[in-house]
Amino acid sequence: MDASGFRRLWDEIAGIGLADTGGCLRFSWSAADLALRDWFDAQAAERGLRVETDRNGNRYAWWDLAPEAVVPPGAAPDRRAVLTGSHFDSVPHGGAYDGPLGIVSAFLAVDELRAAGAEPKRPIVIGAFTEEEGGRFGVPCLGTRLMAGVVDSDRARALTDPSGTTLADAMREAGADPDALGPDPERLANLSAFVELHVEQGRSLEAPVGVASAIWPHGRWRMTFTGAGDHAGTTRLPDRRDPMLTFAFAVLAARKEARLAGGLATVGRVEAVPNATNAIASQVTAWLDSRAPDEAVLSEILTGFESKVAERAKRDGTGFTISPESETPIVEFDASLRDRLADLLGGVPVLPTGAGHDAGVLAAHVPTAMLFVRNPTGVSHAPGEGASDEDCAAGVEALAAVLRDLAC
Ligand code: HGY
Ligand code: MN
Ligand code: MN
Ligand code: MN
Repeated sequence: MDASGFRRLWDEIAGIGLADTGGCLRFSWSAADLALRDWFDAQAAERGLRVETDRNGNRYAWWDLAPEAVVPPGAAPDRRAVLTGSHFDSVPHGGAYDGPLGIVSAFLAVDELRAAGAEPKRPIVIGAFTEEEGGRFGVPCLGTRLMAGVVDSDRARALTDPSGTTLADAMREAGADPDALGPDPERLANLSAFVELHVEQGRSLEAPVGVASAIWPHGRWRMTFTGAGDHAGTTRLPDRRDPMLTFAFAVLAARKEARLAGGLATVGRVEAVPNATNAIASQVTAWLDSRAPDEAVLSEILTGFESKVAERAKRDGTGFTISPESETPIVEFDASLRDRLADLLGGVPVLPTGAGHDAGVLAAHVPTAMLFVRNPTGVSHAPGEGASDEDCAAGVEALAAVLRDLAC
């Protein structure tokens, strides 16, 4: 695999959902998503791979076994498939590599295997999972969480995007059936391994390719601050019950609690009602994203944060509630698979990540591993996210070697 070969295929999707900020607006079931699904289907067709969409909207391209596939004599024909792939969707104005790199690399890895005359003894299947970022409907890894049965399908159908469109309506508009949403245990039982290749999101990987050891525990919480809407020009300061004040305190408190405990906390999304320059807000809704190296630190951040903000709300005469939207416990990847991949790839770095992934959901059901491709700036979830074509080509080679090892 050379860098120009990677770039050629990469450029085919580069413009899809690209905003003038240089970031991506690729939301599940949007026009950009449907264009990416069409591209996926065309790549599959070009390679004679069988396209399938599961009950949760996740898309697959199957390299099925040839009927006369060679199975070692006496070996129980374990036909469970090896899954690879990632997601197409992005955060608003996110980078182009987070997600799609794993899908483009998977198609190129299949090309590498075929060029080398590989004959898989197990099916190899490329997956494109829906709503990994939660960028439209608010619950990350929704497609794999539904598959794993850890998100209730009624709750999922009723999730709304910022315009108030429900997931159910968005799926119907895209020609998909929201009533089919639900757990898919047979699909999971038919997988012998899952390997997700992903751009590194941070500054820790110094080699072209690395292997993931763990995903930090993390979660996202919805916060509601309520107060008394009023006139900005006629309401004395002592008479105010301003939720924006408690919200501002909360942003600083999140940062402070995280720093003291040794973790991370981010408030990157806020909505004010009535959101008018000359009116004191009556309500502020915001989301907390917090992550930490272990559960104890994460819970220390949340406990400290909640008590300090509740106390401040009392002083401000405002209301404060916080509720979890999704929580992911620490994921420690299958150690034997992790070590097998690191050895196979010649002792590449093994490192944890603070970023969530579909691999973090499927790891509870299937032996799962992740490959990282170096990101020279470490920037992610922003237009500056990237990786060199050379490192991406190295990622394809590594994924091809892993798929050969696991499936051929
Ligand atoms: O939010 C995350 O960590 C992931 O990139 N979805
Ligand atoms: Mn992401
Ligand atoms: Mn991702
Ligand atoms: Mn007026």
